[in-house]
Amino acid sequence: MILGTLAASSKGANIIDETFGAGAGSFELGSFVATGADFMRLSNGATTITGWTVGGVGGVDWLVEPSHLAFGNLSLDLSGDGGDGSISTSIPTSIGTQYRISFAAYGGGIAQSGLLTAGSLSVPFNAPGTSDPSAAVFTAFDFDFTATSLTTTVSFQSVSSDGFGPVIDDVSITKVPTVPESGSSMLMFGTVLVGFGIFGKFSDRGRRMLGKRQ
Ligand SMILES: [Ca+2]
Repeated sequence: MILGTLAASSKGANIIDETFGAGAGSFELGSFVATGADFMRLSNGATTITGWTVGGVGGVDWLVEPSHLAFGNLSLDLSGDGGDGSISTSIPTSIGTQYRISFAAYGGGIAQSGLLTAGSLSVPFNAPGTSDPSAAVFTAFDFDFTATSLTTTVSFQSVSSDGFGPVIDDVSITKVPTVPESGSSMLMFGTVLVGFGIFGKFSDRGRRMLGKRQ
């Protein structure tokens, strides 16, 4: 129990939630009104989801499907009306500080490719699918970037899709804990923190697999 408490505090606060409200990073906030079976289609420019702006020719689908959630009640399909879509948020950052973007992604019946950009970071991610597309299995991703401006825009876009996915959920952006560079006792303390961080990461994945959180 003590380890769990330390792991949670070492991960840090989700800056998306701090900026836009608790749950914003997981697409939980905003006025959801279903436009189809278990989804709300949002077109380019929509700001219906609190903290996020929709882009791309196809827009996105805001999902309320119980079988396609990593956390909470809503998730996001980056492919809306047939074409690739995107969604982005802008958060306050400190120049030179390192941040970690964590999220969960799922491809549906087959793997789907996405692209994550944040400041100077531009990295593809491959969201695995499952043989049973109704039974979502989310994969956890972590990517780090160093901020180069006082505001950083973080964007997720669908790159290659069959019209569904990647589905993303549970997005968090946290400051990466700094490890002291000198002093044996401080270095040891830093190593212990990193160890707790790994423990916390596995805990998060475990919770995601169970569809629960803390
Ligand atoms: Ca969610």
